[in-house]
Amino acid sequence: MHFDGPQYPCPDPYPFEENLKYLAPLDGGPPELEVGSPPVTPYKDELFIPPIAEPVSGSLYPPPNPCAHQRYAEFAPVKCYLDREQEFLWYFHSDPPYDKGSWSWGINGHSPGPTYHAHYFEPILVRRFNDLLPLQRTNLSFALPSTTRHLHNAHTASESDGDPSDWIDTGDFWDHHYPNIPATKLNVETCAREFDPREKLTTLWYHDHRMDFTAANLYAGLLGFYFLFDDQDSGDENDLNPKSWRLPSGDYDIPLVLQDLSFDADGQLVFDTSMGEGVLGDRFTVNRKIQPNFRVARRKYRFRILNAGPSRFYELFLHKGEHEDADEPDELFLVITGDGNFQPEPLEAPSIMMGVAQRVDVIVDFSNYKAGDYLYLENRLHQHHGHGPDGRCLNEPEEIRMHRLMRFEVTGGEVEDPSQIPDFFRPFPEVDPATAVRERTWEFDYDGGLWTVNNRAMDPHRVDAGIDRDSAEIWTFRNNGNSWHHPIHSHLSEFITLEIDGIPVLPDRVQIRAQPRSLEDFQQVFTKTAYGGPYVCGSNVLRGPFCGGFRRDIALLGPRTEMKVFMQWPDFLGRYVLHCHNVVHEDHAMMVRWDVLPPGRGFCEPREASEVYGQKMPIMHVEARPAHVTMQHGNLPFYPPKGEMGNRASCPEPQQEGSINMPHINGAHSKGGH
Ligand SMILES: [Cu+2]
Repeated sequence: MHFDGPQYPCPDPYPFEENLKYLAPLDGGPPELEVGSPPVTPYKDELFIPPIAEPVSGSLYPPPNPCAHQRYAEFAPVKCYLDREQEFLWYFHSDPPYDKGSWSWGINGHSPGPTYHAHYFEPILVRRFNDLLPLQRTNLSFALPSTTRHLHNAHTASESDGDPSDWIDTGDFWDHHYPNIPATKLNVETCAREFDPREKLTTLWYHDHRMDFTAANLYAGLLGFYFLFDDQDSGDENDLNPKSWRLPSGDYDIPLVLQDLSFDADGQLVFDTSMGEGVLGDRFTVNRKIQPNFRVARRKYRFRILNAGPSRFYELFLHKGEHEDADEPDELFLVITGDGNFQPEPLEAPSIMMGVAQRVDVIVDFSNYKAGDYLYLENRLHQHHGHGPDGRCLNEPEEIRMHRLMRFEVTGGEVEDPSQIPDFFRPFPEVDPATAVRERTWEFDYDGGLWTVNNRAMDPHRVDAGIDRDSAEIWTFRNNGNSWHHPIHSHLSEFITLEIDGIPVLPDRVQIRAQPRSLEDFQQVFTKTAYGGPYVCGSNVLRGPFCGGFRRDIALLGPRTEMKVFMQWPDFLGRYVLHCHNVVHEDHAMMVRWDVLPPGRGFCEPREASEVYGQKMPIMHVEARPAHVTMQHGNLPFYPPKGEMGNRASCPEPQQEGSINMPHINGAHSKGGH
């Protein structure tokens, strides 16, 4: 390299290449990735099981602001929790170089963060502190220490939903009010809101949702589980309540989050920000341990499996022994939920398809094995690009071994197992498509270097859909790509699948092919009508993979695929989002804002938010936590109990019919500071 310009008297202390790397990213992403992550000895380390979140004793200071939340008085929190988003060294594996620790983000010193055990009709408040190091000091250069948190897919008011625009920076906090109610139905004759138990969910998860940085912050480790229990799914296998299903509980109810990650030669996380099509890692982690071992007793377990991306799809198999025994059949999964929805009956499935953010709860019974037996959770779906799988299934033993996610090691003698599997869970909610007041189509595409929806990139100040509260609509999700896969997620409400590529999906059928092409790809199940009694193995055996079920919160849109779904939006007003949950696509603008508005105010075509609300929209991000709270009470968030938790001071009900006056828009939202 030769410059004709002026010569400086002092030599540049930094070599040209050193300077260049700050000026221009190298082609093909970070060079570390081309080498591959350091290898590990698989199944050497034990599975990490995140601890259960503990409520705080005493009051929060400052107290939560009731005026900042919709229906706060009606669902006053009975427990408060405190979460601290932090940076720390995490041990993904005990082999070098991972044994020195990898910088990671998480909650309360670990990732996944604490698992919430919440109960229906027991509202809680989670105060979330952003205690990450500021931008200049963080050790994770790819992530942004500015956070928001979405509880996927809870029925939560907008201001607590973790909207991508509701971010807080280091030092701030945000109060999330979780009423833990099922979606209601408005009885038009009595004007009463009636709870529908069929709307209940079970396995949810929470994750960062920061605008443009969700993938990076999720990769860094800001995620965890949130279980919802009720008197049927009571979380107690010894429950004497005759309503209880007595599913495996406690030490036998285990969350498993799948993430594929990459590491540099020092064992530090590498996230390739140049890969706009999606990011694939070359190390499989479960609960952020690389290929862990899990010692299991000879009894039934409930595993709550979550695909946390960022971009990988899975087809999961459960295989006994080494794969050289190719003749040995795989074990069947006993599937009980899809995306947090109990299936009407347990289903036996040879494999499970999972897009990003999907959850499946399965029961695995290890009583048929002897101590020393091994079972492997395997992913046999081939995926070479971040934009989706190529349809090839792995069949070479060595290749499959490389795609093993974890091992179950059967231990000990016979044990008592009080857990049960009921014959029947609960039916799906009935829907009547004729009640839909609007139809909308959302086209997912790639335009001008961005992932788009209806040819537009995300703009948080534009409302792409105005929805009447308590109304129902039919939405069509259309994937215009030839090879792209998009797992589409809409906040607040589950949806019922009506059609896939024009094929009607019936409530008693289960999709058994990733991209169905005919009615044959839906197997008829759910035939029992009797309640109670033990599940008889072999009653509902699927011929193909379980693909998520009839009611979900993720629409798996394969290439050139179209899905028609039924949705409804009771209970809350405010802004929410619909987006691709390949979180890299989401960050590259494949997201729309939709708002729930008072009945009669809905609309079809996109409008500026300022036009919708009849006022100049405030800046999205305001009000920092006062410094004295950080400095004096950074580690002492509570004063000694001084009275009632929370401030129950009376305030005007923010949800007035006929006016549009959202808590987070009138400035009284729940961020710290007053
Ligand atoms: Cu996508």
